[in-house]
Amino acid sequence: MRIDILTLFPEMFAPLKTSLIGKALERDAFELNIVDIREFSQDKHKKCDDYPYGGGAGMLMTPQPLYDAITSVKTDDSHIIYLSPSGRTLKQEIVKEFATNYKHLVLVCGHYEGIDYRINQLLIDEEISVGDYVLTGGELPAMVLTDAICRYLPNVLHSSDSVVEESFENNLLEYPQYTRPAEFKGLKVPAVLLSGNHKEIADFRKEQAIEMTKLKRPDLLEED
Ligand code: 4FL
Repeated sequence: MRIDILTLFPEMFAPLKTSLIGKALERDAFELNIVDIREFSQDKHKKCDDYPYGGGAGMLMTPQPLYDAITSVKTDDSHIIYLSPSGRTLKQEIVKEFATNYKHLVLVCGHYEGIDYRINQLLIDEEISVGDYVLTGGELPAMVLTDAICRYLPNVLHSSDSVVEESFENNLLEYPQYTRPAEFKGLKVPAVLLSGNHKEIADFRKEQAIEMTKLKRPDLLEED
């Protein structure tokens, strides 16, 4: 998998170079390329924004730098995503779809009040939102999407971590987990977890996952 992120603020992506994703990049588990849209501006001051025709608040990203930045990385295999509150809301199954169906993703981060709509018409394959709220730009959503996708790529997670995934895919929340000590501030770890009986432990966890979901996210039990 190759992911190109197009942004006016490349320095915002430092977090992806640390931690688990950073390690995965070091071992070439996937390829990440941050592209500075401003470098493509043909304006003498590298300007990338302008006032909207028809008036209105704020500035828009002009089409030329965006068009040239996108086409500089686009190939026949690229899937071009614009992070936007207007897109379909990101869900685990969409993450999985991206990780399995594409070998090249181009993530376009908007800033100001958005981008010139002709970029949508000419180049964007789809829009993705990370939730119904407005941010200052698409950079954090692009990082969210990248992080979520990476977890599905071979050699990114340790194999023991990926099993944990299954639970969200069954539309259930995680069951509560405990580590040492067996008692903390008067609260005991449920005895069954210390029993060594794997069947009973699995049944207990399933039941707890259902309980947690009923309690915190009953809407998940309604889905599908
Ligand atoms: C993008 C918000 C994706 C939520 C401002 C610019 C956004 C966003 N999901 N807000 N892009």
